[in-house]
Amino acid sequence: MQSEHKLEEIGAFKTLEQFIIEQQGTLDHSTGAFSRLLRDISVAAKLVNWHMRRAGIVDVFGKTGEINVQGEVQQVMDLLAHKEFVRALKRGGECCLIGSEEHSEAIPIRAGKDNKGKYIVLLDPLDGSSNIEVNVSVGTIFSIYHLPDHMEEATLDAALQPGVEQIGAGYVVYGSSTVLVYTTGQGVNGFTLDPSIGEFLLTHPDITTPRYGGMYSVNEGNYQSFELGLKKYIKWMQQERPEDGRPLSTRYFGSFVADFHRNLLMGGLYIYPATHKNKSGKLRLMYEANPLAFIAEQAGGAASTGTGRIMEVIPEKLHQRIPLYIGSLDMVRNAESFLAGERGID
Ligand code: P6P
Repeated sequence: MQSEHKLEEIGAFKTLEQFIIEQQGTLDHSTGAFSRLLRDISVAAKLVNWHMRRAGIVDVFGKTGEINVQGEVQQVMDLLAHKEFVRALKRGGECCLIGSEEHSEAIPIRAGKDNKGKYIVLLDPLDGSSNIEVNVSVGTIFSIYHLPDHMEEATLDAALQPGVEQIGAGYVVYGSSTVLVYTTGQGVNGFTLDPSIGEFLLTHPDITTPRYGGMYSVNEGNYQSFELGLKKYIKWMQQERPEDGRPLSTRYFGSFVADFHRNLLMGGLYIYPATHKNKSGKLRLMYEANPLAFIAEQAGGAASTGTGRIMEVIPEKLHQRIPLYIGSLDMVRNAESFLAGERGID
């Protein structure tokens, strides 16, 4: 039995459901459908969390033996997460189209005559999943668009909207605790799953990200293939200038959501540029860069291709990749100025 004090503590926290209902009144499309869609996403996140916490026990480690559309080895958990989100969104009835990293084509949700779904959900069901076997945090990323009014049928074209058209976006980081962070364009809020009551509790209200941070995240193994401006920026961050907080530290989990979440809370910059191997960068525009760009901007940060705003990129393909500089505002702007040749190593 929980102690009286502990129950009081938990009761003091607003649940995700209570928060969504509160926010519903302020949304311009507050028919309740969007609130139900967010609830469906949170149900899937709880189920993925359930699988994750048993991964080592029920042998859901390892690979399916398949290669996904990205040409990457598909992990068992990738597929499990994909299935949980598709099932929850189909059952919820608010979604008319799903785009998933784990599926080459967009998935229309035709739930028959009563499917009034007007929302499109693009997602990376489990980002960084190759880290599961070594117990490094991984995450889900989701992006939500409205089916354009002039479209009856939800086709891929309906999904290929620039990031500025997103009406919601968020991520779940499955780490030392499971935290869901999302925005609907009115700030950023974070919720921690309390498994003892099965509720996401509002633990990080109104998240704002520092304009500058002491860390940057990049795979320096690719250094030789970085463009000159980026090489200069990295050398600048590594210079011994204690008077202005240099050198910075590097933190790179190999798990975008984990790196992004830390940088969001502490200040920092995540970089995945074009490399010889990934000529357009590695991160996917529609379900990785755009949703976390929405979060970053809403928290006072920024997200850039290196030469322009991520959320203004006009998409061409569901799985297209994009170079990405995302996190603290001043650090993104520094990157852009080095890349433009406006700055050198002092
Ligand atoms: P590399 C995971 O596959 C991912 O998409 C991101 O989560 C992560 O930051 C990046 O790729 C790691 O890629 O090439 O550095 O191993």
